[in-house]
Amino acid sequence: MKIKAKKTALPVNVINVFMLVASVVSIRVYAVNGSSNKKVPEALFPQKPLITHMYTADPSAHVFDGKLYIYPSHDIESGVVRDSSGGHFDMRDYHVFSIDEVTPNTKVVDHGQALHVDQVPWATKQMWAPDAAEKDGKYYLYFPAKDKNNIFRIGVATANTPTGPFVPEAQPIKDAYSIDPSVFQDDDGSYYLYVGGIMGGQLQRWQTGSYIEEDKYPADNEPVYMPKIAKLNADMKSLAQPLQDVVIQDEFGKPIVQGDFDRKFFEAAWVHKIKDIYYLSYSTGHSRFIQYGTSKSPYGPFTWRGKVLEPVLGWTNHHSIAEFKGKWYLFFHDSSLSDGKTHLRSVKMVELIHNEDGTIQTVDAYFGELDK
Ligand code: FUB
Repeated sequence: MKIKAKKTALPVNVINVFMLVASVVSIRVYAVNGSSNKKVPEALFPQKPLITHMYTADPSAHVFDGKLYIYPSHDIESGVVRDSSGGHFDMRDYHVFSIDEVTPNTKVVDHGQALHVDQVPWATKQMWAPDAAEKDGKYYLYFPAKDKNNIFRIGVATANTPTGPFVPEAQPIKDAYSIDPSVFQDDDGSYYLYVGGIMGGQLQRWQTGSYIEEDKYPADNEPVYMPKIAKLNADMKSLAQPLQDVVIQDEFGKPIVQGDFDRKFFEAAWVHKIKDIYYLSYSTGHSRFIQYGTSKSPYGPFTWRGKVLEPVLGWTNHHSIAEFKGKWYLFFHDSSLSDGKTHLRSVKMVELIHNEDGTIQTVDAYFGELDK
């Protein structure tokens, strides 16, 4: 099987190893998003799932005390039928994982259940993509879940170790909503909460500032709904200011519009910083890319710079970026372990290269062999 050359993919030494392996492996057939089937050799899923004893997704990675921790969603098969509100993502708990050393056979430790929906007084279901932060020796787990009225809220739970168990607050974070919380710690000790997800994530229902049970979207030439940001108070459990838009703009300084299918924000906002440049990366939903922009401020505006990750197997694309022992890594998921089931995903990681000019080398996890 010949592998198409790709302009930007994985580091060359990694590619060589997997091209070698590709010549001797079996072929599996996948269909993505209703598109035609395509034969994809198993070796073209070069980053092996890090965790294979359960399905995991939406990996938020952080280094605490020299160790790498991953806070993913825990995908399960609950039998809920797939719908546009994401009911089939019916997750109920979180496990925390850690890595001491990245090697060709990276060992990942499962630290067990860290929080279950039944422990959260206000939450009823759908424990979606979480994130974590550390402050003064305490650890905070941020998570979205639906409340008794079927509205996504953002919760927070506290622990004395990075692995929990986490004790949840009785109420969700006041005035925080939608999904995909991620917390960025700036060099000056400030912490910022980013949230937002379209469609199932309900961000489109909050555009007036309060929840409206109606899905309204901008016209194609209007600015897309942007992710939201607020600084966290010192207690790490409340917002220091109302959520506000994080504007993502194009190369001409104009906000990205709804019709910009390949670049518009959908969910999974993540911020990392190198020197004084803030990078905001995010998923584009239907077009299934991870795109990114840069800014001089955590509030933005972020100017679009390029793509971090090409589409992966499965409908969702969700990632995080973290530096560990001097190298940057991209954490993402795909559905290769479940033979393409969108709601049963597996976390993977790969080195991420930042170029001298500050741009990021796009990762294509399958060297162009996956139907997009
Ligand atoms: O895992 C459930 C949802 O799917 C996440 O919150 C989204 O980002 C998408 O990955």
